[in-house]
Amino acid sequence: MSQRRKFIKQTLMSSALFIPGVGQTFANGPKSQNAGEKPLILSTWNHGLPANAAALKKYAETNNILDAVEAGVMDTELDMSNLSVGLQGLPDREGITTLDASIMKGDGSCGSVAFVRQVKHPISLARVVMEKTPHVMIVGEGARQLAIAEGFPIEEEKLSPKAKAAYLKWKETSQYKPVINIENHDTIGMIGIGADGKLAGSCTTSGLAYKMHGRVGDSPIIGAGLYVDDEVGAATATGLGESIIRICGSFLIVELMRQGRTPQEACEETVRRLVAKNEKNIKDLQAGFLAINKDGEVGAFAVHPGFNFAKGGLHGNAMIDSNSYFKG
Ligand code: SD4
Repeated sequence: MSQRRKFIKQTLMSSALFIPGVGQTFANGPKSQNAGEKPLILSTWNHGLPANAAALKKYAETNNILDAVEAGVMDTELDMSNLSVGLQGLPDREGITTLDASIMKGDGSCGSVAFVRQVKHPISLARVVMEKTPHVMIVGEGARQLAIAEGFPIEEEKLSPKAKAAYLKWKETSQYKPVINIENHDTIGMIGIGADGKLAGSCTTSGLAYKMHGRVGDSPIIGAGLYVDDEVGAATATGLGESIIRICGSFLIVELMRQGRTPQEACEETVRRLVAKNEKNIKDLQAGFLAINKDGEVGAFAVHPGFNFAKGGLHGNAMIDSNSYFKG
């Protein structure tokens, strides 16, 4: 192993354990915190902390940012305490858990799967779509068949005990209403930049709890839940997918950065656009965005307070509270 790789590996291994300032808030947004730091990984919500650690560990092993963002969210896909990602996630109205995921590289390569059942790692299946098929998006039974053909294990279709208990409780009234910042908003979106300046991102979710069967959110839609361009930067989203799809949220952030906005300014403008296009139910919906530009500057902004993200790199791995359009 070269000296440089050895150094990065050692530093990352120790940084993954170092968690300074959990809940740190930046009055003017986190835009220039450690600007230029590479490698750097950002991911949504509290589960972003262990996911970042897994991503940084993988990066230290491979020096490959795509491998890192895949490995990072695979950690969340297996997290039994998370009811919004992976097969342990809350089911749809019919009691069936269906998953959405996307992955993208800064050269424009991308792949996604949606409405897929019985696959433990939809993010890896999205990578298969990107790398082994001529397509970008494969859904439903077709995605499951692809998983079988590629040797992915097919899991028994069974709700986790927590998801089952929550579903049975929900069935008592069967009311569907998106609720802000609780467990039906907990997707992981991860974006990262390598020491070589290459960018990649991943996003994986079981989607909104108790959604209509067949509903697909923003997470597997390239440009909505995730967008990456090595010439500019990367963005990812979490929250009510319908509101994010309507404004092509992640693509919009990257395009605003292309026009000269900082990641923070781009996230704020995108949230303003989302608020303007979703006025009717804005009090009841949460959406949050993360962005990074090719210089390693960071941005984050949400509709309502409560959105947070993990930022991990050579200087540690810590939670940061995002600012928001509404102040609570
Ligand atoms: C969706 N965006 O399916 C996802 C849900 C989510 O945090 O982000 N939850 O609409």
